[in-house]
This record gives sequence, structure tokens and C-alpha cells, in this order.
Amino acid sequence: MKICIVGQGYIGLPTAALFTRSDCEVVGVDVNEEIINNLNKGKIHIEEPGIAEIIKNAIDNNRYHASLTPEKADAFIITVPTPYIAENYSCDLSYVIEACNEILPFIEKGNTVIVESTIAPMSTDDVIKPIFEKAGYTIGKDLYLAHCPERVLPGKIIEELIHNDRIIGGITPECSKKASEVYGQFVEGELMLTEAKTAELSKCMENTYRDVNIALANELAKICAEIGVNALDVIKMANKHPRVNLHSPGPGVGGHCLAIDPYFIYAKAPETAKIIKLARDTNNSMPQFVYENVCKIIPEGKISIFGVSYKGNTGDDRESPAYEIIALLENKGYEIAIYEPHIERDNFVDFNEAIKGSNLILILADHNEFKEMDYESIKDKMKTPIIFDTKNILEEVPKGIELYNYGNLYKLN
Ligand code: SAJ
Repeated sequence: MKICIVGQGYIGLPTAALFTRSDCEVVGVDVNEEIINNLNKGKIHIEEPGIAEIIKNAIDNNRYHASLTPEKADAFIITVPTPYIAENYSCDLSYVIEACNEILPFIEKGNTVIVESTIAPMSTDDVIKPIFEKAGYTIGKDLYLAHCPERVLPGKIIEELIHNDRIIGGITPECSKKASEVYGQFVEGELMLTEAKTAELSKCMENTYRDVNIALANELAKICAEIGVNALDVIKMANKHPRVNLHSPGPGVGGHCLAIDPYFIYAKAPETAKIIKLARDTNNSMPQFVYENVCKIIPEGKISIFGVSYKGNTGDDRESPAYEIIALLENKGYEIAIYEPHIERDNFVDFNEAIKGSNLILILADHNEFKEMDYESIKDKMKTPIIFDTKNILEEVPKGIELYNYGNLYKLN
């Protein structure tokens, strides 16, 4: 089977890698020339374990190459970003539409087209299907169209792509069947056949479920700071109940999924999607909450930011709440030094420079490096050894260091 995958990012590239392992030939398409050139040399631009070796091996065996333009194939998979439109939070399908138009000249009767990008409910029926119908195809008869959302966790993509159950949402049952034959190449989880619109909403709801739960945890953290209770203890205790799973409060919700997908549902039914919108607002309010607490801990001085990526052990900083927190602190006049071991950027500094003469370490990402750090040694290097851990990663710190987290913020009131 030859597969053409449009979009060689966090999902498209690992997906390409897995198809090549199942003896498929893959052409990975992307608009970014630098990415294409690097990929063809075996250089990977995403930080995800396992991918580089597979792609290198596939290039050596002529099973993978990257290209700026699509090629004829048996199946086309679209894995491009779907941001949201700021005015009304609706799903911006422009990259998906562009990708559909781009593959059109290479499509032949009998091919399968799969959109993996997360899209708002009804997008496949109302927007994507007409593109191919206008070109003369009858969907389900001579072209098969499906929405098959990915549901993998960054950092564990390879494992989850293989083992997670997969939603296969065809426009017709025949479309679902054809799309399941494509994923059957490497997916070992269950292939669940359904309609496109059900697949779309299921995917958006998965991330909304998590966003709403995180909002609940964040609200709890705020309540606890207000009334004088240790939020982390409450979570630990409550989660001993067999049917309770309170999530973790944090500096806000980042990433390209949780911070965006709930809006796709909200935009479809703004009058009804009340909890969904409130959860987004609550999570969006967390940078301000972190900022206000920092101001209470130290009114001025140097702050060492530990981590800006949206989640631990990745170099992905899309939609990261860290940047809003940094902007608020800079505006207030604090001196900011950013230490982020997973991202290289000109204005980021190394560990020693970050903590030298610092008044506060503000942990904003749960990287392993920060969990395993020798905090004893930082005491002498900092001006005032204080840590505010917004990710709940430090249970204990050496004597002489003052630690704030969501368990004891009430002490500041
Ligand atoms: N977060 C909290 N508290 C928590 C859990 C997470 O504040 O208890 C924050 C994280 O710090 C991060 C954000 O939420 O900023 C999102 O992180 P995440 O690990 O929950 O999820 P993502 O965005 O990396 O991946 C999600 C996953 N969806 C679900 O778990 C329902 C993943 O399976 C999806 O494939 C992915 O979205 C996607 O692509 O849609």
C-alpha cells in the first residue's frame, strides 16, 4: 500500500513512521521546505522518542521520502493543524481545505481519503465532502472519505498510535471499511467504525472532558487558597474514592488540543455549551492566579522561570500558559530569566545563569530535570531561596528553601 500523508508534524510524522514499519511506502508532504530537506536526510524536527530511528531505517529501505508536493497513492491522510478563529472560536479549516485541494490532482478512483486533524462536528459532511464531490467523485462509491481522529499523548506517540483504540468515522459504511483497512496496517487496538460526525464530536469531547476536569481542579486550588485548605491533600484524599479522579491544578492548560478543541463544540452551540465555556475561562484564568501569587511571595526581584513547554518532558510550547505568566511578570517589572532544557532559543539561559542571584524559582513545566534537581546546591546561588511549584512536582525541598505550591498558597493570604 502506498500512503501519502499531508502534514509532517507531531502526528503526521509518527504515523508515517509506523506505516513504513508495516512495509507500506510513504510519501510525507509538508509546506515547509526546510523540514522536507531535513527529513530526507533523516533529520527529525520533533522531540518524540523512537521516531528518528524508524524514519532513518525507512529512508535507507526506500520506504519513506518527504516531498513538497503530494504523489499518487492508495490512501491520503491529512494531518495538518486546525487552529481556532479568534472572533467566534470556530474551527479554522483552511489548512485542511488547502490540503484537500492539494491532493485532488493526484487522487484516482478507488482511493481513500482520511482526515486526522481534529475538526469541529459536521466539518467532514458540510465542508470536506463537497470538495471531492465537486471534483466529480461519489463518496462511498468511487472515493472513500473518513474522519479518523488521533488520540495519542505526546511523549508516548508510537506506543499509543499502535495500541489505542481508533475511531473510524466514514461518510458511508463502505468508507469506514476502507479507512479501517488502512489503519489495520499497524493499529493493534480496536478499530471502531462509526459516522464522521460521531467521530468528530467524540474526539472533541475527549479533550473537553479533560479540560473540564482540569478546570474543576484549578477551581478547587483557588477555593483552597481562599479558605485555607491544602488542595493537594484534598485531591489525594478524594481520589481514594474508587469512582473519583480529581485532576491536577496547574498554571493553566496548554497544547494544541485541550486549549482549543472545546471551543469547536462551544462554537457550534454557544447557548448550550455552558460548562465547556466556563471550563475554558477558568483554565485561562490560571496565569493571572499564578501571577497574583508570585506578587504576594516577592514584590520585586529576579524570577527564574523553570520550563515553558506546555507539558513535561517535551519541547512543545504551543498555547503554553507560561508565556502569559511571563508577560504579566515582565510588565510588573520583575527581572525574568528563562531556563528551558527542552527548547533552544536565543533569550533562554542556562541553569546557572537562571538561578544566579534569583529571588524565586517559578516551576511552570513538570520536566523530569526539575524533579531530580539538586536543590541543596541552589540555596547559595540564589539571593532568596524560594520556589513556587505550580506543577506539584516537589514534595520536599532541603531545609532553608521556602516552597510554595497549591497545597499552601493560603499562607499568603
Ligand atoms: N493538565 C493539567 N492538569 C492535569 C492534566 C493536564 O493542568 O491534571 C494540563 C497540562 O499541563 C497541559 C494540558 O493540560 O498544559 C494538556 O495536557 P494533557 O497531557 O492533558 O494532554 P495533551 O494536550 O498533551 O493531549 C491530549 C490527550 N487527550 C486526552 O487525554 C483526553 C491526547 O490523548 C490527545 O491525543 C491529544 O490531546 C490530542 O491530540 O487531541
